[in-house]
Amino acid sequence: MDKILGLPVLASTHGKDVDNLIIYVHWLMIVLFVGWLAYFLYTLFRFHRSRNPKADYIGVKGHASNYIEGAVAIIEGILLIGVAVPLWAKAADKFPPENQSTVIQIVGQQFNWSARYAGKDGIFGKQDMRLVTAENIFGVDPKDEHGKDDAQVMHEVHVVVNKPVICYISSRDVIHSFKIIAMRVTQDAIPGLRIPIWFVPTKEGRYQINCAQLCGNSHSAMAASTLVVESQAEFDKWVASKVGGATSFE
Ligand SMILES: [Cu+2]
Repeated sequence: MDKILGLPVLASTHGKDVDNLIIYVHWLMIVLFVGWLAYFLYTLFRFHRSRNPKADYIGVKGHASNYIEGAVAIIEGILLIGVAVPLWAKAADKFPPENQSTVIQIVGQQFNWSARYAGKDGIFGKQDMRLVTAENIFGVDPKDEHGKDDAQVMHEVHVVVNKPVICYISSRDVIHSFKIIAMRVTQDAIPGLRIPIWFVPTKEGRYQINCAQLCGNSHSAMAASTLVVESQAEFDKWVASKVGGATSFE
């Protein structure tokens, strides 16, 4: 079924459950589509004018349609309560501990994504909304010692393979939406809010980051950002090379 639906590359642990839900819903829709179409064709034949010269005002007496409706409702209930809700509880709540994860702050702006890492000490430098400027989109306090080893980048977000990733998503201007299809994650980026998401990348490689909210005339340019999944050693080297970096306004 994955093949028939043409589902995109999958590279996260919870993604299989997302795909399964999509597949189950499609199976149900196929059954309903074929069933309704067959019923439609049957009625054209069964109730043709030549067989029913006079209209019947009593209608159906059997209960087959009630049973079928009930069965469809039960299947939908199972999909919602048995599959969708537990998946949401697992994927959107139950965060992994931060000290065992790659923690990243992400800020969207017209029209790119920036990311900030805490560096070697694992502590982000002090930040304040009042310090935010065109050059300092994370509002970093330059005097705080913890910030000295922080790394800041634009267009490229690096993470470690098979290690949980926690992203705090925010926006500098309008509502964007941080979406990585291969990881099966999407989260709106809203000015003034810092919303966490998490996932576990399972395959090394480069994956596209998209913006899933129409955010302006160059909205599509936000798809130029990349998620790089790599080994811990490569990741450490990369972060070290970006320490002290600050994004400049383009
Ligand atoms: Cu956007």
